Amino acid sequence: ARRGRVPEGLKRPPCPPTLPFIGHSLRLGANPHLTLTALSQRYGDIFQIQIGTRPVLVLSGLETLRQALIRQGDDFAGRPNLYSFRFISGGNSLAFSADYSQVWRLRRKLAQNALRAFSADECKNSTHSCLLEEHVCGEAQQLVRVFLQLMGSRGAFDPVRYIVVSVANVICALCFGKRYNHDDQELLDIVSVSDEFGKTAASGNPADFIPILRFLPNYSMAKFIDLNRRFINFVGKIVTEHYRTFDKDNIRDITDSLINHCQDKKVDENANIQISDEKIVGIVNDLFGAGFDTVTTAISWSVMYLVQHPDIQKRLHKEIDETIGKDRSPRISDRSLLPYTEAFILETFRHSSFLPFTIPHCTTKDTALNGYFIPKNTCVFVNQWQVNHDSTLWKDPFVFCPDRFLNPDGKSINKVESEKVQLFGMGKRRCIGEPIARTEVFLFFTTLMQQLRFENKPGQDIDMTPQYGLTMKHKRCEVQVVKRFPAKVSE
Ligand code: HEM
Ligand code: HJJ
Repeated sequence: ARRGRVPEGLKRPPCPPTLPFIGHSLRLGANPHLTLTALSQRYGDIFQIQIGTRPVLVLSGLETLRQALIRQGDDFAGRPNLYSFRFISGGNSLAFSADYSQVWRLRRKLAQNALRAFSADECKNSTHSCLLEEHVCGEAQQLVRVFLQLMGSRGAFDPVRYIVVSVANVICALCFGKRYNHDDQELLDIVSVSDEFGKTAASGNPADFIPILRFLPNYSMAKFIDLNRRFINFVGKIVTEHYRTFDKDNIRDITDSLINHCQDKKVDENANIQISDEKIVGIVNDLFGAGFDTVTTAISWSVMYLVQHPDIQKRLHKEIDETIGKDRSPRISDRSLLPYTEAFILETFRHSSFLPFTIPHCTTKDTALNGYFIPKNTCVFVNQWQVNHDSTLWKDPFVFCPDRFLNPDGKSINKVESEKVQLFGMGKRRCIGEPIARTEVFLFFTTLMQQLRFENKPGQDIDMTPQYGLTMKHKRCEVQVVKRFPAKVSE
């Protein structure tokens, strides 16, 4: 793996001592984000490890990430051809497939346009500023009612079980124009795959780096293959129904708009790029998958921090009461008026770092980074967790403290501080759902907070240790909610 010449003036990246054959994969351990952060303290922002048969470049440090992903963006914008990624969307995933060509570029553009059209569009016959606000506010109000019913019937409940349905309903509305009830078994079966998905698709999965593991019985990989098949079936059924009822004069949702693009791509300016209908409509797999799992994880972490920090919850309630009051629903335009709420969400992102590594990258050509030679086709792990806990960037990085993001006047967010938080990646491969995700988290969170106080179940010890994966989750637990205001007459 270390063959080939290094051009003059360049060095090879430092490489911690390797074990034969297995490489570092045993030493990566149960928490690769912690292991690789510790190695970065010793070997620097750029070092190389050997996982199984494959060299992997590990990047840390905010400035190094900016150099690689933004200033040298093209060089680092590929995806490695990893074994597990072949099963995601049948190998046609926008996010995970090794394709980095004009086809990927066009698909990414189509996905971005479709997301924008069906979230930012004004809504007809409604008091909401856009479709996304309408969907999120509706689902969030419904979630408040479900939580209160659960308190009445059980006294405590696992919030994630219900948050995931509400969040999935928002992306289902945008992608498919439909919603599900909180006890719909078909939806529950699909959204329950995310833990298993995240374990296998995470950076450093041994089966991606040690080829013989593919030929040994591998329970986890078998489950991964099966869940991707179920996922494709679930989305495929909805897509087929859309084709059957398609009407180009009435584009109902993102799926319709992608189908529509297939039909008129012959007259498109990009008609010189050959791209199959399957690859266009298949984009909804990624949008749906990313749309429910990440935002659910973000909101469930925010609830955990509330329960752990009653003093912080009090301040959040005070800010919402003084700014919005109790007689109207929170809306998108309130965001700039609620700096402490914004700071709390940023601190949730930073402290949990629930997306510890971006999806793995891959170099698209021979390149150099900070004086180190990096050959084409090198797999690259981008350590966001390290940036968010770097003691040269943050005072007391392990303390949960929203105040770190407020300007001294306490009335606005410090932009420089907020831009240090790494969770959505940077550059050519950065998340295309970021604006939607931030809006969703804000609206869900403020709607819940306006009406409810969250508390731990008496006597329960909450385990906040993140479980390693593509998205890291906390252990499931039960919480209680208390209604903050008496019921309105209209209820
Ligand atoms: C990619 C984070 C929500 C769609 C990514 C990446 C990260 C990320 C870290 C990979 C960046 C890289 O490889 O360098 C998040 C977080 C979210 C979120 C933290 C929520 C808090 C969403 C939503 C959608 C979405 C709501 C769509 C509705 C995508 C897509 C990609 C992506 C399609 C692949 C981009 C590509 O490979 O070109 N996201 N995401 N994400 N995200 Fe998100
Ligand atoms: C999924 C969770 C899935 C796909 C894709 C096809 C687009 C970095 C993260 C998200 C952004 C990248 C994207 C992820 C889409 C998931 C995700 C799940 C099935 C999928 C986390 O990810 O439970 O199932 O099929």
